[in-house]
Amino acid sequence: MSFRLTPEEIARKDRDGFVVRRGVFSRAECARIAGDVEALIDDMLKLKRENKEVVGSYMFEWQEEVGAVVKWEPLFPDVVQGIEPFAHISRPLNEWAHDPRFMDPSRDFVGQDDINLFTEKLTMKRAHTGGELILHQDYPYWMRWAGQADRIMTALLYLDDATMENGCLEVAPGSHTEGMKKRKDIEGFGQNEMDPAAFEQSLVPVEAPAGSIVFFGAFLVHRSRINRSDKDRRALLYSYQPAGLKTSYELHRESRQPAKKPKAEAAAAR
Ligand SMILES: O=C(O)CCC(=O)C(=O)O
Repeated sequence: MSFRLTPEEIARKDRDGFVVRRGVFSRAECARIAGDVEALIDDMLKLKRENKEVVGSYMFEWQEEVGAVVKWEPLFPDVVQGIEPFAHISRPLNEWAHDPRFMDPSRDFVGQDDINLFTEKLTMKRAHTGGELILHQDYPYWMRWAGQADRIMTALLYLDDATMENGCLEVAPGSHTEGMKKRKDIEGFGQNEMDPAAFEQSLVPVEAPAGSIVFFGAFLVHRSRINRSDKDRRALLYSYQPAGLKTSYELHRESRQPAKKPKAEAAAAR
């Protein structure tokens, strides 16, 4: 069975930069996936804590041995905001990433049949403590190190019903056509974030029931607000790219390996 985009959805992808499919996964499947997600979070909470570091609007903790970043809620630093990447440490979440309901529409966004994961993210957005995810495009975060950052796209699955009150995704339709937007004029990781003062278009909320998927490309402007409700708003995000390119996990691992000694120096050391 194929889940490729219909001609009407392809037209919406091109015009709006995103496509929403409602109720793709059943509530029972969402409960199973959420179980896999919570098991991963529990495992991460058991780890010895490394340093938490504020980078831009985020609070990161790089878990060297695991090869993943734990993201904490900056305003509630004991609450996990998310994890990235995780396909290498969660077999069930790696298997879900290969479900054709994620992959088939993603093929149409990437523009070829042969795709693989680039990265995987979780947004836990817990009741009352889930914070804002600032206005951004994904592209700047990836452009310096991904093989083809402009072709990476994301499939975001709501594991809970998503509403304005609990901080659903908000998107700027058509914003994907204009390249990279003006970013914050600051040093460091925070300069990946957009300058909200320079962006006037209004955003539309993507309210949808659990099991719905939002597909969008690397240039779509988006954000999500705080969770003011008493229910979690969890989301699982898989980002795909043309097959054969390195994953974020592989790229991070490579960048952390000690530089190889030049041949002559290595021979002299023997
Ligand atoms: O889950 C959300 O609300 C948005 C996540 C997001 O924008 C991202 O991870 O790039």
